[in-house]
Amino acid sequence: MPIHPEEMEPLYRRLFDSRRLVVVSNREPYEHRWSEEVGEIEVRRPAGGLTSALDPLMQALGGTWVAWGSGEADANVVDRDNRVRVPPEDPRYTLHRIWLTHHDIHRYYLGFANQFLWPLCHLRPDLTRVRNRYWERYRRVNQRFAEAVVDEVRGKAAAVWVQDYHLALAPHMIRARRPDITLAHFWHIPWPPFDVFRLSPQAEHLLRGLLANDLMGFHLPTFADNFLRCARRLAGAEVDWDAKTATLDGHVCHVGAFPISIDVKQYRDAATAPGGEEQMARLRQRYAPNGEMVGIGVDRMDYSKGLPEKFKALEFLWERYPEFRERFTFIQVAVPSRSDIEAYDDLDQKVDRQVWQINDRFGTPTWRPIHLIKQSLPSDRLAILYRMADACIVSSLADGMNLVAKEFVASQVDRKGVLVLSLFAGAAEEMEDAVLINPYDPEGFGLQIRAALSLPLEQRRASMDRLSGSLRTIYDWMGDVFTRWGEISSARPVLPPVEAADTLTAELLEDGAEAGYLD
Ligand code: ADQ
Repeated sequence: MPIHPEEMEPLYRRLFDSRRLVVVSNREPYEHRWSEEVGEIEVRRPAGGLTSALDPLMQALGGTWVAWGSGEADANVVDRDNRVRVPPEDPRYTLHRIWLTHHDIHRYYLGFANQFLWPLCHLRPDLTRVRNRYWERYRRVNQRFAEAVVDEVRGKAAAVWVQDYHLALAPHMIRARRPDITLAHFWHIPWPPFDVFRLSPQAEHLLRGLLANDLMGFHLPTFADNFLRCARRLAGAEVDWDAKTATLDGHVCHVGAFPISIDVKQYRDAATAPGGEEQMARLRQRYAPNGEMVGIGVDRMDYSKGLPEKFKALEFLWERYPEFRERFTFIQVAVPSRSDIEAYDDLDQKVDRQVWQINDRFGTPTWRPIHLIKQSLPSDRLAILYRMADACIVSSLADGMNLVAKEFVASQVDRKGVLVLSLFAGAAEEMEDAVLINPYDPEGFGLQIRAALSLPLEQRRASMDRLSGSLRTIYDWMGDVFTRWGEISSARPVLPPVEAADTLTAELLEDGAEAGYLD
């Protein structure tokens, strides 16, 4: 049975009683910025499935959210303890902001998180940049997040839920100070196999950081197993493969797979909102005026998403099967991402060149094969694009889950489109009715696009019905995480909320010089 958003709060209360919920993430749910009007501050809700799904829960529970204060006017609205009550129009919970300096952003966020952990976990060790100062700053920033959490839960029973790869060390640091707290962590990206993770010079520290959790969640069982193998071989944890636990220094960390999803209703409602038909007609007029079929891709501009591979497959299709020229148009929405990092800048240029070459090669005065839209679009506009499309192509080379595949299915209310999905996106494990492709094989991929576009309508409908019938929501995901976490916490002895001396953290922060000799 699907879980509804309004059931989350009673579920949490049943499982965790009066424990205060503290969510910890790099990104914040509300950002304050200076508006165009001089001297006025406005609030923006950064787009993102997770922040928008957790916000109503936090509003209902009245907990605390610890996150980087990334908005330019964020500091102007907090109190002396860096707290602000949100949502601003009807304050319900506390947002505790962490301030990052230019160096923090460069070394912790763009450096260790995004130029080391991200490529490593996406099987691109060739793109990692190992710098001592990135690691040092990652530790220090994790320490600041951990301290903020400890401040927030002083004297209180709490359940702390940490998000993602930016904060791998924080759980150990929090546990060192507050052994009584129940801690869970969700890792949104893949966990690589042992042979890849062992390339990390800090493998043991990272694992020790995460093994302090009571529950460590991944999207897929494969990632959970990779993590357990690394915990055993690189951190010396004792692993129970049946129970899926890793025990280190007497602490048991449970590991599980919880495939994330989206707010399905939000996409369905947006796709069927009044005016949608007119918008689709306008889009068709603009992108497919001759009645062409339309394909859509929506990705962050990231090398893990396989954009060059997708365009190679499309090039093969138009080259080998000229009947698809002027009959099939592709729209790629690619939001620029992490553009301060060289590998992202290189990708951006490569994609521009490729699209230019393909359009030059096959385009005609009245037809452009690929429309590249390098913008962030609001989710209600994406829903209309998804609904209009005859096919959505997801070509990730490695991807924890991939929410776009699910957003497309949720928005396909006319049930005529086909999902072409990479085998290497976590979503492929659940979405067997998609047309699965291997992005490393441009010809096979191109043939699958052709097969997808040639499927009779009844077959497309039947596949879409099955895909949409089995689509779970982000609330199902949260419910699964909470239920498992609640079971684990209730089996643990209840300790009084005591703050311990900071010895373990000191151990993690030993040495500490940030200087290095490499750029
Ligand atoms: P991402 O790598 O960001 O997420 P994905 O799951 O595809 O990947 O989510 C991207 C989100 O950004 C989607 O909601 C999509 O609609 C949105 N988006 C992309 N391009 C956009 C654009 N041009 N304009 C507006 N919105 C756009 C990480 C992991 C994934 C995992 C998620 C959630 O890498 O594997 O699925 O977290 O756990």
